[in-house]
Amino acid sequence: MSKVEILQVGPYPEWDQTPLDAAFTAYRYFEADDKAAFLTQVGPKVRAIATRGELGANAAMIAACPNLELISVYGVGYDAVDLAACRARGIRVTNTPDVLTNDVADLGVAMMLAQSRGMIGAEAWVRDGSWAAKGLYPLRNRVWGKKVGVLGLGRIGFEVAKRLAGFDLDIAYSDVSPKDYAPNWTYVQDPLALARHADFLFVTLAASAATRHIVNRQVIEALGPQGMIINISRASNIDETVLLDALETGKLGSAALDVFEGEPALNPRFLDLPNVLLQPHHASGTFETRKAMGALVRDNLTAHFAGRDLLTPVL
Ligand code: 8YV
Repeated sequence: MSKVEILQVGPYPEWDQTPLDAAFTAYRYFEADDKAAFLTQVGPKVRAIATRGELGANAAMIAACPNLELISVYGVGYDAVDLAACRARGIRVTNTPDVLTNDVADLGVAMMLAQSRGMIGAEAWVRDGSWAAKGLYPLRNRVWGKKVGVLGLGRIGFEVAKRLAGFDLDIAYSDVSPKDYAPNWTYVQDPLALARHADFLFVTLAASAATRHIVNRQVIEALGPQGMIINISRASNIDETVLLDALETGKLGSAALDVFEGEPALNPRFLDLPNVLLQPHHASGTFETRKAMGALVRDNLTAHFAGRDLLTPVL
């Protein structure tokens, strides 16, 4: 039986590529020099797209694939997939929730601790001889016992809050409604009120057109010169220009960021800032989680073409 033909938007590790190629004929969009010509050539043959969270599938790509049935996303976030185009044509969409939740929460908490305690600078202090030459590393602000606001108490936000409870942080959260699985945490509906309350603001909400720049100037400035923003969701949830201005002028104390507008080509203004921790969008980047994500991408493709229910549908 001939293999189902699919479009592969970005590279996967070898342990995913090998089984994907065994089960499907995968046309590698990311290797094409002339992407438009490549889409014109393979688009009509393609019945599914395998993509990654940050790459998604835009309207032009979807339009170039008239026989498309399914988009399988390697990532929990599917904001880069044009859902309206999918809805209009009855194209199904799957993502990889749950399998990455704990790793993303781990990295977010690690970023908060590393930035608060200046661990990156402290490492350099040891390596470059400053410890011996200049003495003790400059003091930093305490973490435990402070107030954290979790913006978006979904799966990842919940795991962040659960971890931070272990640091005796006072936990408040914003979401569209109070969550019955968070009885001991304070519900603050308005993100601005949450920011006024918090020392640390975790941005953990799924990105959509509705959440674009939900962290705006008022929210950023409400956190203030001692406040910190940690973003492990999507850059679009924060007004990045305002964030940069606030970090440069000291209106916001610091930030720890795993996601950027236009990544991996982030705004060079970030590189000059001493008060940010910059991470290369790798919150889900452990062997264990990435293997589980890859398997789920393939399992959804396989289920669809075998006529079975999708494992993790979003559409
Ligand atoms: C991945 C992500 O880094 O889950 C998401 O939404 O952005 C990440 O887990 C990405 O999709 C891997 O390419």
